[in-house]
Amino acid sequence: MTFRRTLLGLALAATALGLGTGAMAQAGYKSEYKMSLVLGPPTPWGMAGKIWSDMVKERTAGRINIKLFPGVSLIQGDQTREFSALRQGVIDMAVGSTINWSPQIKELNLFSMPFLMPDYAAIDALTQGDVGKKIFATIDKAGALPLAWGENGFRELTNSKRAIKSPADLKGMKIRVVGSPIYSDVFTALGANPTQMSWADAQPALASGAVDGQENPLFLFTVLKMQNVGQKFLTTWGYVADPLIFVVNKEVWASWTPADQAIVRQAAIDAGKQEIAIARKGLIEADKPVFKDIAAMGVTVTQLTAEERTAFVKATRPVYEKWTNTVGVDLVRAAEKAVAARKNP
Ligand code: X2X
Repeated sequence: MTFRRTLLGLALAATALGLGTGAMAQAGYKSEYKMSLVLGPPTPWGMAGKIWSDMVKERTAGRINIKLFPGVSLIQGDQTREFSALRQGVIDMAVGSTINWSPQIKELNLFSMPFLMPDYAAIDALTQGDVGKKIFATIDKAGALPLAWGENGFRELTNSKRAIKSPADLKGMKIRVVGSPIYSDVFTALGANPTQMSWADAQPALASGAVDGQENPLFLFTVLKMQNVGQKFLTTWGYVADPLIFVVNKEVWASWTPADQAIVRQAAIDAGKQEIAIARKGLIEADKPVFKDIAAMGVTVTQLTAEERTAFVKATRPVYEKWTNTVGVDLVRAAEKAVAARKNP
């Protein structure tokens, strides 16, 4: 009975302090959890974080309250340090890119292998199948708990100089690339002049003309109105696609009740599904409305023919082979098999 009386006392005290019973019952919980994102709303990536955190708040009746930190502001914009910060607890949870975590987890370079995934069904074949499970086991081993997949998207090439139809058109062009070395290898193989920089540094570099081009999913082009920073040419080559991963720091996870863990996990899965649909909107329809929208902004949109695309595949093949060893031969072969066996190719 003493125990019950103590509980009652706590409940009264909590009420007196204006705390909900939820907050009282979960004394070990933080008042706020920090979620890291590179891109905030209204990008699909940002929406992934927002939808997830809103669902968690609602389904836990406010026991788990999450604040979004877009621009990877918890680590001063240095996106390649996100996974380390997550493992160390500087970040409680994240919706992160496989590219940005690949410096710590080499298997994640799989998704950056040029021309491995020809279409959306190929992405799904990897993330929703055994390859995805293996990748999650690797992330778990590396020290954080992965819960669900989302999507940044196919990365298309834009520049301020000319329409790119062949590797020769890229010759000497200064292209901003993300901080994962496979991207430098790809653009070097194509004869371009790649420059590694964070997304925070990329935006002023594009605006000042310090770099000629960049590669990112197309929603970013529209959200940032990249035509206004001189990006007048777009080539839709779909050379890599970047999935996102919903993840939680392991100590934070262990501090939650099993019921709350289940809520957070299910919310990540639900938010991931919603976000993937948002990320693909306008890109999966036969008439590709996003391409039309971008063309209407005065941008020259170049869609490669199968033959033109093959020239890029061939030029980057040595990079693919080199990185097969880094990623792991078995994982790459399993991925190739899954892609070949995909539904609705
Ligand atoms: O830096 C990029 O290009 C971005 C925003 O797409 C990533 O974080 C991978």
